[in-house]
Amino acid sequence: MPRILSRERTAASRSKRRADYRQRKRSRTSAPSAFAPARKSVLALVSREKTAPAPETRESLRQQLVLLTSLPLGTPRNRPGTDRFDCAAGGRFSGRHMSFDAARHVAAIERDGYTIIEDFLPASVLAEVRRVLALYLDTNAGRNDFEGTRTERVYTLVARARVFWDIVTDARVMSLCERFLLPNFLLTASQAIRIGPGETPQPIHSDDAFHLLPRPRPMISLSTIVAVDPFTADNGATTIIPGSHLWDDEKVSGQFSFEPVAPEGQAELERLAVAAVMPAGACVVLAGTLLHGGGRNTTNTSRTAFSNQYCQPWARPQENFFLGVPREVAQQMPPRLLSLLGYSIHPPFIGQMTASHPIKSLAPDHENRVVAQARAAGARLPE
Ligand SMILES: O=C(O)CCC(=O)C(=O)O
Repeated sequence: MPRILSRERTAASRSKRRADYRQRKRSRTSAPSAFAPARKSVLALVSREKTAPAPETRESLRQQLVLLTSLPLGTPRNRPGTDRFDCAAGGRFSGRHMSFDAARHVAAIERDGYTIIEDFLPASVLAEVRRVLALYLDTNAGRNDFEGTRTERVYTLVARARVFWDIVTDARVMSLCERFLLPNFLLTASQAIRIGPGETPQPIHSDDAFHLLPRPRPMISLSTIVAVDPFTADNGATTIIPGSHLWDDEKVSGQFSFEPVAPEGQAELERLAVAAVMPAGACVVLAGTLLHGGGRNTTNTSRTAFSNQYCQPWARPQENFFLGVPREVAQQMPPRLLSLLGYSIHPPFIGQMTASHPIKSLAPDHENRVVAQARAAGARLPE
């Protein structure tokens, strides 16, 4: 008897839940939603993008993208941020506290497309970075002109040492990302770059050119390049074209390409570029739309740097960190970092893992939901 009662109760509560759900669904579709117009125009935009827009529609597409991402050109996100705050320089490796003038750096990025944080890494953190990089350098060579044939790159730095965990989540960098990217932004690249003696200039490019959306437009990514050796005009300091983050497609003749850019276009871009001369430990922060490149190294020594780059939560990251970061390393990482690596949800459900939060996959006893469901259903994988 109690069993029947409880079944009835279960059935009653199930039908109530269904009625509530139907009611919620009705009110969702009838009530005007703040997202409805945006959603509709995103769909329209996507289907139009699929059929390669004619040049005359590019400007209107660009304007719609600006509206949809709420990122007016030349101004930071319409979200107030902290203008100045105190933070620990170099995370857990340093007890040094400092004041960071976020508003000044935001203004420089808006105006020039870049800014330099001079005292980014204290000496102790820099020493640890050098120790870790020494373990991996001298083992890789660049594979093409873009990577640099006399340049070495070590990818997926964030998986290699804890010192990069603190640097990737540095409060100053996070505050700049928060101004220019949507919440739930992601890490898109984390690599060391050592430009060797005799290296030629890297083709001038912008870091978010992977995302083939018409320019001018808001940045889709924000890059940091940290000097491990001092950057000089001769040893391959990053070269930058100030203000080029605002250029349109026509003006950007040296777009990212694995093919050589037309020599006259590249020469003209190089003429406009200035070297980001800065001391070891300094960090240049670039809008993803800014034209720049690794510089020519005419010295007898190499120039080492590393670059962490961040992107909008809806953009596909360059590095696949789910596969690149070993699971047992990810299991030790702090939640903020895991969120940057994609163990996060961008509402309503970008990044979900079989309808659950991806961070659950790191639990020691986690069982893949598809495997568990197949077992319960007596199904084979794949059928
Ligand atoms: O090494 C540098 O200074 C810049 C490298 C760069 O821009 C890149 O590889 O995308």
